Amino acid sequence: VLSAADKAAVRALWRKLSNNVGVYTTEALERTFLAFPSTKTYFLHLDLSPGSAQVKAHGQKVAAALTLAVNHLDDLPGTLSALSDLHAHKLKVNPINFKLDLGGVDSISPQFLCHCLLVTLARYYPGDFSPALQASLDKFLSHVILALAPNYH
Ligand code: HNI
Repeated sequence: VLSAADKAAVRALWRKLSNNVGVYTTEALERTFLAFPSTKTYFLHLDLSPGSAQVKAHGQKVAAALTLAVNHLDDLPGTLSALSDLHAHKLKVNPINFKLDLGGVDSISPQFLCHCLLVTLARYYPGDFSPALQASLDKFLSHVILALAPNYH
């Protein structure tokens, strides 16, 4: 469960990121595709080369979803249910990709995406990135993943 302090920390960071959330999600996607190439299999129809406009456009969509989540921290499942359905039924993303378990080396994103987002934000906001902030952000992203995890029923 996100504590009041977690929520305050995430909201404060998001205020600081302002209109640049998409810049960081795009860098996080680029890092994910480079560091964890297995994640590319779902995106082969996109141009995944560095600086790709398509990756940037996708980064903007992910950023918008995360910002929506930050604005609805008290109801992440309800807020993200349509997006979860999209991943399950239209995109047919294997739920294994939304596993919270970090145990398997061959499990793929979005734990990887979350990891790469943390790395990216730590790089641009080193002064803000205390262990406590990392923990709060990590918790927030884990809850987003839980809410997004495709529900096949
Ligand atoms: Ni995901 C499309 C958000 C994880 C595969 N994804 C989207 C869109 C958003 C989004 C927003 C755009 C929806 C639309 O067009 O209406 N995805 C997120 C978020 C996470 C996530 C916030 C996790 C933090 N997506 C994943 C994972 C996979 C994934 C783990 C597969 C491994 N997503 C896709 C694919 C698309 C997609 C594939 C369609 C891309 C395209 O444009 O063709």
